[in-house]
Amino acid sequence: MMELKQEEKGHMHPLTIITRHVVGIFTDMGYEVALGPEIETEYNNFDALNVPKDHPARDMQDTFWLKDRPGELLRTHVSAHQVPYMKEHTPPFKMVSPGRVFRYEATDATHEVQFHYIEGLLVGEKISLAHLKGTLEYFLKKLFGDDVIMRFRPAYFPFVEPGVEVDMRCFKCGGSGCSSCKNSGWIEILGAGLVHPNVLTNGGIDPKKWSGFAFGMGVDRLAMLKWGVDDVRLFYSGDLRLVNQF
Ligand code: 2NL
Repeated sequence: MMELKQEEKGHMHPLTIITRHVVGIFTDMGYEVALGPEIETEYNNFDALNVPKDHPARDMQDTFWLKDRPGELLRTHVSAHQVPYMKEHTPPFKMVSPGRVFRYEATDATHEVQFHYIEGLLVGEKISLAHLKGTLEYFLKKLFGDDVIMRFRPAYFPFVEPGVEVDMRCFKCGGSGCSSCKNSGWIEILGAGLVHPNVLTNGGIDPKKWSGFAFGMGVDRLAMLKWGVDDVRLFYSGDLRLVNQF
């Protein structure tokens, strides 16, 4: 009888592996997972999140607008779904949304028109930057190891006030400066902040009674840092020489 060749087994894509790892760290802390649609309204993606009408992100050059459906677009971040979530839930709550997002831009080693994002949102009473910092430090230590050193820097995002960017001590050079961290000793890893009162109001939540924090991170970037992949396009190339290493 002819001998049958052993079929090769399938396995998970690196972006799936890291998404499940990140989401798992948050669900272990009691966060719920909520998924939204990839086609969104301009209202959910921009207006509800306090993005000004004239913000450059809304531009045709940055966003994929649907040709035959005015006011509809491919979501540029997964928080597009978080305002509808707020309307459907009564605080306190905490949730994470993983998913694919789209930006209309030229591709290169660090930019793709589609990539993956994970955003988190927690709403409760008297939530402060200290809660946010503790949560993100715990998360980064689970993902990258206990010796992670992180810092907050002030930053602007329309949906939060105050906003911060979170850096990690460069794990390649330990902070002395190298090509990975562009000689700064730090690697930017997350954007975050305290939810803007306008965003809570749009979600039907009274900002006088409730406050919250939110954060967002690019999954592709996390995977590139974790595994030393130097071109984001490899994740979408279907090249087995990459995928089979995971
Ligand atoms: C970035 C920035 C961020 C958020 C995402 C968020 C969601 C709601 C309300 C307020 Cl519903 N904020 N998400 C907040 C700050 C930053 O991501 O640069 N990520 C790579």
